Amino acid sequence: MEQISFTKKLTKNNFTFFVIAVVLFWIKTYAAYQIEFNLGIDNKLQEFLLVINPLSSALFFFGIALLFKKRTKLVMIITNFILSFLLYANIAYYRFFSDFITIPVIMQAKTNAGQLGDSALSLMSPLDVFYFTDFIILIVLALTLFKQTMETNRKSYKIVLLFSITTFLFNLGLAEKDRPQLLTRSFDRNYLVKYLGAYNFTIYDAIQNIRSSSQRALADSSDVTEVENYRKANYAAPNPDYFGKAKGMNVIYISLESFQSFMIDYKMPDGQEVTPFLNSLTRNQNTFYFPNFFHQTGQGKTSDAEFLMENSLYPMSQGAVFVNKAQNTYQAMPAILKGQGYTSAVFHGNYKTFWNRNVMYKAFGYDQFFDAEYYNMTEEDTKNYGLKDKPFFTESMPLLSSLKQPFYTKFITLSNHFPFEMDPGDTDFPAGDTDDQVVNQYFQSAHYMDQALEQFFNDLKASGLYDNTMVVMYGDHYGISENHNDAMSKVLGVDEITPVTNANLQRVPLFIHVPGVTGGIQQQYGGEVDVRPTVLHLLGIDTKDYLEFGSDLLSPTHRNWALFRNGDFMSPDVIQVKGKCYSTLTGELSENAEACSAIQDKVNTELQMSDEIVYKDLLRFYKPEGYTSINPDDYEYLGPKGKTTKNAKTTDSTKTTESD
Ligand code: GP9
Ligand code: MN
Repeated sequence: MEQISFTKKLTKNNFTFFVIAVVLFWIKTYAAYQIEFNLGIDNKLQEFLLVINPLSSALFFFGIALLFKKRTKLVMIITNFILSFLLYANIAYYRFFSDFITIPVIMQAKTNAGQLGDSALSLMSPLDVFYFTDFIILIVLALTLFKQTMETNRKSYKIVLLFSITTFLFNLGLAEKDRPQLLTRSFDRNYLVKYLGAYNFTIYDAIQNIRSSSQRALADSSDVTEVENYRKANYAAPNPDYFGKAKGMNVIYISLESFQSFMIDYKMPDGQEVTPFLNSLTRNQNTFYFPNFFHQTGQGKTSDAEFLMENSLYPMSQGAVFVNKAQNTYQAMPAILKGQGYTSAVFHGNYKTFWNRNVMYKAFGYDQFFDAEYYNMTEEDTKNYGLKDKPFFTESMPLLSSLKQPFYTKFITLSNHFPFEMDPGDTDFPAGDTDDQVVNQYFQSAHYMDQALEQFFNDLKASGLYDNTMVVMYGDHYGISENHNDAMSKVLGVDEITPVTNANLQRVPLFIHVPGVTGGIQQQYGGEVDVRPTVLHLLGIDTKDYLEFGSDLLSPTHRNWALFRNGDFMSPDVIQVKGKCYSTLTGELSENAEACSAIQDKVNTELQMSDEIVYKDLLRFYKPEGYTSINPDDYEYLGPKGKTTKNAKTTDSTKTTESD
């Protein structure tokens, strides 16, 4: 009897419902951490922090419901749904990017809405309903055991809030003990989630973003001086043997989607090469090939790589600079070359709004943007994000040939994109034989891309453009994330993928083909940021007055290291991964604790300087000697049907659009 009335009392109590909500949510979040995320737990303290870190936010958010005298349970259920949705969005995002969603990524979601298609779906599974079990349980409880309407005692809110804050401070205190300056230095998002939890991370992220938008407002021209001094002190002067060797030539950049260097010279078990054409280029006498070259992208993936190439500045540590800073002033490649009489164009078989390209390209000064609207986007010729590489290059040829020379152009390939699936008939190349479908397919799509590139080179020769065109090809970023380490260890024939192996896997190939110039395999270390000065110097344009961070790869004073956006770096002697210093040769932890510190200091300064420019929009206060500023408003990408509109709109002949 007593037992029954006790249970009754409990189920009549909104606070009991609150405790159930918090506990279920806490358990679920912890399970998600264990199942979905690879947070790199190193010690017992971190294990403990992972257990307690969902608690403070669960108390805080579910606690809000206790402010409602009535409908408390309903508010808790809604809160649960919002938080569960956030967690699940992070899970799906992490499955592909090995990273967490940030506020700018959410902003991007709007820009890129509806375009994720196949790859978004392939990241979800019916079993994922597990991440909404507590939501379902709460609804069932509210309709059964807790059916009775009860008023909430608001006093309980204060106690819960106090408890939540105490838990948070306790959590933060322990985290700071293990990782000093966790909040003040910009660590990897993985760290923040590991120490503070996925929900607290989102709050932290929102605060950061509000701060960043106010930074621009507070900046003034005096902020440029420091950056300018740093830049002058770190300028690598051009190599006289190469300076101007490609002067006046056309330039074609090709972004090789998700293409990593381990594929170069890789042979399938039957002896077939995956990328025979690119392999042959590494030995082509007019090609500079850089095997120790690294991508430096963040969450902006392809667009971050583009940003590095065009500006020789680093992308943002979170979010895509293409989306968040498209209103900034830039002094990008197309604008610099415009001053030398070049026309410019981008070719890409996806729609122009993706990655906010149509906005950012105006800021870069691109005359034309041939996006999906210019291509035959038939069912048969498209896959995943857009046009397949073979029809892409074929259909681009007449557009390219129609450009006024000299031209500066960029081709962004697409076929070799996650999940790397091909249509039957697109390739007869064998798949890999690991247990991982994504990795297996990567060989097929990379082979397809290689064939498309060979076809394009042949078309360039046939069109007569080849002998007067410099071609720069680069892998934009990794294709196979750490989630595929098991299969990758089989592919590479190693026991396990260590953090060092993984850092080495961030190599992407760089090819610079210059007709008539002797190239060769170049062992120097470098990254995407270094390509712009290298290319400009080949074109005979000195970069000393530009505010950029790259170092000419062919310069005798090239610095010979490459940083990653998270602050780690690679060099011939030492490499730093997740803050730890290793010997490049052995891959073992370096015995000399100071071995990495010299490069580490430079890396920190450089990222900080680059961020200053990007966050504060400092280029608006600076004009390089001899550079003619462009006005983004002079550009418009109206599509093939837009020609008449454009002519009707303006009579200004200096405006360069599709009608050129
Ligand atoms: C989309 C394509 C792929 O247009 O560039 O982008 P990614 O997902 O690699 O950043
Ligand atoms: Mn990409």
